[in-house]
Amino acid sequence: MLIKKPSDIRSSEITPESVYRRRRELLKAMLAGGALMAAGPARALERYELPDEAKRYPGPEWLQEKLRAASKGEVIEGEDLTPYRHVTGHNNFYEFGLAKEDPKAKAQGLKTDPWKVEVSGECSKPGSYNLEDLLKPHELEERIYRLRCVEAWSMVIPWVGVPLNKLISRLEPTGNAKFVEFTTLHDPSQMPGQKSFFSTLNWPYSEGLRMDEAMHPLTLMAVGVYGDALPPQNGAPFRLVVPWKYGFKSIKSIVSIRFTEQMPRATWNETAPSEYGFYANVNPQVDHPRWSQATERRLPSSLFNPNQIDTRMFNGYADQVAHLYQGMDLRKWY
Ligand SMILES: Nc1nc2c(c(=O)[nH]1)N[C@H]1C(S)=C(S)[C@@H](COP(=O)(O)O)O[C@H]1N2
Ligand SMILES: [Mo]
Repeated sequence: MLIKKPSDIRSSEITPESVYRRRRELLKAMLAGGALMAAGPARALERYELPDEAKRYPGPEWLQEKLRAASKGEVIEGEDLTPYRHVTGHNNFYEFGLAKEDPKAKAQGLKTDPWKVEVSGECSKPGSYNLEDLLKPHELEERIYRLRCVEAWSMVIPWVGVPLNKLISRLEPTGNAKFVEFTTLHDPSQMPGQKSFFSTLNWPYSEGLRMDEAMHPLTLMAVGVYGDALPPQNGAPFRLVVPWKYGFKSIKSIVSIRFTEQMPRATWNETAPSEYGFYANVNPQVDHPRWSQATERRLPSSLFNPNQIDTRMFNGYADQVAHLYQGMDLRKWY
């Protein structure tokens, strides 16, 4: 086994992606006319380097075009981005296996374009939408968010997507819509985990949000990461990102959005209700039976650099979201 010195780990794994340069940004700025040295643009330039062409997931042309026009997200002060290869190489996507390396190894053949999204339930614009059409009127935005898995590891990820509230407004939910349910593709021919004999989940994977959570400006429908198309292992072509909740709420490869009056089923909640609640808000004071939630391992971490940090209430987004849960007992509604 290869053991690296801590000094090597620092320079080779952490620095390059925190001293990032984005080729497209650089070109754009140069074309815009030599604003390169000005204070404003310089900050935008020092974002990140796009991953190697060869390692990137191409995505369809229509998406590439939208991604090029996406606005840039705000960096989180004092927090480095988790390198691309960890974001796209350490995944939970049980449709492709239980190990963290499985999704990257087994999801590459997933057919992500064209992609249909069925909209149904309590809304006046139900129907079967092509993802391209569903996104057409919207500009993409980059959002740099912390992602906290209930298994007590975390990352900082630059997603690109459309705020869910913008999509929902267009679909015109009725007054009866109290929740939104999301469902992942069910296709055992493409998703080996769905036909596995040892499979423990009740497919398809589904999740839900209360309407006010779905309409919260932080809630994002992601189609990209690191300025580029979302690779299959991260839930291409269309996945939810709810940064103040445990990662399992952020359901991947979504084919259905349904507005409901009743609280919808949610896969992990249904599988082990005493371990995973419907709300699943990140909360350092309420432990999971098998994991303390007080701290987390910020990836990349290693023996020499465990990178263990304190978990924050609502994953550090309390100022923005705590009001949604005023008066609720968060020990009961975990
Ligand atoms: N359909 C589906 N969505 C899913 C999962 C899954 O197994 N299937 N895993 C969840 C969990 S537990 C986490 S932590 C995040 C991980 O997202 P990432 O791999 O993009 O980091 O996806 C969530 N969405
Ligand atoms: Mo997770």
